Amino acid sequence: MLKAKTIDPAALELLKKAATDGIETVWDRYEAQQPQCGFGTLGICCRHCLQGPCRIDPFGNGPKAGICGTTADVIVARNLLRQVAGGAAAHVDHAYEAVEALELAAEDKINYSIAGEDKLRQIATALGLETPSKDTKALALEVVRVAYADMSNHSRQPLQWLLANAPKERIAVWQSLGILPRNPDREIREAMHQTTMGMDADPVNLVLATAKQGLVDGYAGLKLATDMQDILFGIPSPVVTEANLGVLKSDSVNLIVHGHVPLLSEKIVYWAKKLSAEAEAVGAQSIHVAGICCSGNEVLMRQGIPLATNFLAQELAIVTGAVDVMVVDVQCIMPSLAQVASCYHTELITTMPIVKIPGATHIPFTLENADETAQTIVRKAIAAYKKRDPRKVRIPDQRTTIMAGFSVEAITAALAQLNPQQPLKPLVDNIANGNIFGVVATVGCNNVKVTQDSFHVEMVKELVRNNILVAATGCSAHALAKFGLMNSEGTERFAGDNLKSVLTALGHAAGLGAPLPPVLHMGSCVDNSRIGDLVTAIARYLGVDTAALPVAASAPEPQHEKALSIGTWAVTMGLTTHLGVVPPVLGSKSVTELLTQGLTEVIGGKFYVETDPILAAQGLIADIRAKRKALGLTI
Ligand code: NFS
Ligand code: SF4
Repeated sequence: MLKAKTIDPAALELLKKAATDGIETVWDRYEAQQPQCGFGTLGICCRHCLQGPCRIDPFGNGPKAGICGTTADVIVARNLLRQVAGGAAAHVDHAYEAVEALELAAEDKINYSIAGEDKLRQIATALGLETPSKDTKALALEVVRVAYADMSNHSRQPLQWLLANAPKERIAVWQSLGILPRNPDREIREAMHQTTMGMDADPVNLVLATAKQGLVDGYAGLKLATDMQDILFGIPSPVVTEANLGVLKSDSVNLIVHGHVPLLSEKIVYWAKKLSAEAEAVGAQSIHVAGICCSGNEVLMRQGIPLATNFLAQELAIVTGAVDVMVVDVQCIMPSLAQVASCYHTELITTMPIVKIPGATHIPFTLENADETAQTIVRKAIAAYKKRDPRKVRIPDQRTTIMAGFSVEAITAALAQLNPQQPLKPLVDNIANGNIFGVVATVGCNNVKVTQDSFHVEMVKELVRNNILVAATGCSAHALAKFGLMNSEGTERFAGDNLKSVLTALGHAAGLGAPLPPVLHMGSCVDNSRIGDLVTAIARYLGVDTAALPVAASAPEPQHEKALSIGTWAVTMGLTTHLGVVPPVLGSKSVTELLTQGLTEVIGGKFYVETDPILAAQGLIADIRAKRKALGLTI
């Protein structure tokens, strides 16, 4: 393979160990897949009925339509709609579990507290519920009722969660396009129906349906999940810890949480502290929890748990030989982990009824048995520690200090130090005068087609050098954390002078005694809702549409359907949304044009595909410059 696998020094070191230990990784399997199918890459194969598979000849010599007459445009649009609906389904399912948890917690049926009462009152107010005198649990149940009403809505009313939280100007645009979503389950079902054999053959109609799925994702998935989790576990505030596999400890029990939903990982963090005496009894210093993917981001944001690594290096975490238990819940879990774990003493534990992996130990997690499950898992880690073979251990000496926990509330609190009456004013003034030239949200995954972390890091360095403030979530946040973009030194080293002066002033005002980092870690992938909330708040403060703001989004190394659904939501918010990996749409010129140009006229946002990180940064800066110009700001 020509291109480097990763730029992460810990991963590079462990890839050598993997080779010595005879471990197959994601990169080996990627190589074995070459060349990947051209029809699939272009999005022009269809398996939606048993007469297929059908594929369209991209060069125009062979078939121009599937057996039923479906054209390339429709096949591409239909496939994209299904992918985006798949992403939305994952997020809505995640959110639904969190709603159930809040309901049971408020009814005292499970052992979860309501740690984010401030968030509860904030959400209740946005939903128009009476808040002042109500008891916390009673109010939580009212909020839960609104969430359930959205989920089970039989009328044709749009999602309450969207109406209560989205910008008015945007709601008007979505309404005029007929894409305001109703009950999310119904919308996802409809997308499956709309794309089955013999249904919609209008690519424009299919692309609009895709935009609607973006809204399902944004409000019934991301926003709802973050809101519920903040109510249950508290609103994040700044924390300082470290990132990369060097956080594992040779003298402690290492327990890795991997996946997405914090309902179990929060309990594991709690019990790991409680049961430390049992670990000491077997000769370990402590029980050390670290996180992979978004479970990692969740417990980082609220509990200051260090980040182990992101998506592409999940196998390599086990290759350290120092992971005693890796416990997974849902999403982004490579089934290969079981094979890798079988070569070491590591116990891989699955916990959810819809994620079982042969070779892993399955310990069912339910809300009712959460504490018992967490204790069992922590004790399994202690038992596994005793079996750890020191000769097989290699923990790369790679750790970077990071500051995380930047919820909108935390950012606003820091800004309020400068202007208590209008906290957003210092931020907006600095955007207006160009000290902060614009804001880019970098989100999403690693993708084996891209040298791991390289796109995130190179593009973001170019952005902050040009005085663009960056907010990050998901595996993008992991990448930027590893490379020193989430600490004060990162501001000194990488930020342009104007951005540096603002971050220094803000950092001192917030009592850090040092600059804020140039990249603000805003959480997991569902926490992209926090970025949406911030953008919405700034637009509201200025009285403009979010589409007019000098703000853009980027998924530099997207792999998951969820990254597509999040990106689609960002486009519906009116943002230019960059993708660093080409999605499977190039088989249709008209759908590609619609996504990258045509949508702008109707919705304000668009997809922007660029596979070079520096060109992508420059493209995003040019987009921001055009928006600044239209607003009459200095350029
Ligand atoms: Ni987002 Fe977070 Fe990572 Fe991609 Fe997977 S963990 S939910 S999907 S790979 S960023
Ligand atoms: Fe082929 Fe049409 Fe069936 Fe798709 S739905 S597999 S294009 S016949």
